[in-house]
Amino acid sequence: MGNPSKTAAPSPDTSVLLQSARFLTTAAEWSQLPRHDLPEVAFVGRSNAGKSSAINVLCGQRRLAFASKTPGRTQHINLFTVGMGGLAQGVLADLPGYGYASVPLATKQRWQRFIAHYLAEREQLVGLVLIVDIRHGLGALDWELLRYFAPAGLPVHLLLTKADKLSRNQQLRQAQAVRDELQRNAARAGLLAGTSAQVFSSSTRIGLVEAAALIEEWLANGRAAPAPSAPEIGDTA
Ligand SMILES: Nc1nc2c(ncn2[C@@H]2O[C@H](COP(=O)(O)OP(=O)(O)OP(=O)(O)O)[C@@H](O)[C@H]2O)c(=O)[nH]1
Ligand SMILES: [Mg+2]
Repeated sequence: MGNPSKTAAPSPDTSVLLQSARFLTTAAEWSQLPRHDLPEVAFVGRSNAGKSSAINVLCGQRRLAFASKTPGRTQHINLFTVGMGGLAQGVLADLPGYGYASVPLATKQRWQRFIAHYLAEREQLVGLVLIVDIRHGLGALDWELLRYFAPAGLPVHLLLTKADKLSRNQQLRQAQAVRDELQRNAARAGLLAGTSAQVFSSSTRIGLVEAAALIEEWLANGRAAPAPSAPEIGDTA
C-alpha cells in the first residue's frame, strides 16, 4: 500500500488557507500545549485510521504531519498554524491514535488521559474531525472518544477515509449506515452541536473540497456559544 501523503502535491482543490499550514509545536502533555486565542480544529481517530495523511492532503503538503505504515506513530499532539500573509488565523491539531494493541498499557493510558483532557478542556477548540476507516465504520473506542468530547458542545465531522478501497456503491452504502448510526446514537452520547459525515480518501482526494471548506468555515467562524439545538445530521456525501 502506497503512502498517499507522498503523492499529495500542493493542489488548487484544497483551500488556500489550509495550504498555508506550518508546523507549530508538539506536546506530550497538557502543560506543553501552547496558549493562544486562535480557533483550533482537532483531528482524532483510531491508530492508523489516516489522520496524518488527511491533514497532509487537506493542507496540500507531503510531509506536514508524519504519516506512517507503523501504527501508533503519532505519539504527541502535533500542532500546525494556518494563516495568510504571516498572520496566524487558526490551528490544526493531530492527535495520537487510539486502539493500537501493541502500545504498552501504561503508555496507552497516558495518551488516553491526555486525549480525554484535551477534548474536554481545550478552550480553543471549535470542532472535531473524526477520521474513520470507511470499511470499519464507528467502533466502541470512537464512541468513547465522542462521549469525552460531547460536553464541549462543538460540532463533529467524520471523514470516512480510505474510500478508494471501496466501490462507489459501497462508499455510499457505508456512508449512509454511519449517518444512520450517528442519528440513532448522537443525542444519547450527549452530542448536541451537530454531527456530519462524508466520504473521503487521502489517496484519490475524494471529498477533499468539501472537507477543506468545512474546516475553513469552522476556523473563520471561531468559537461559537454551545448550541442548545437538537442534533442535526449532515449529508455531505
Ligand atoms: N489507500 C489508502 N491508504 C491510506 C489513506 N489514508 C491513509 N492511508 C494509509 O494508512 C496508513 C496510516 O496512515 P496515517 O495517516 O499515518 O494514519 P494515522 O491515523 O495518522 O496513524 P497514527 O498516527 O499511527 O495513529 C498509512 O500507510 C497510509 O498510507 C487513504 O485514504 N487511502
Ligand atoms: Mg498520525
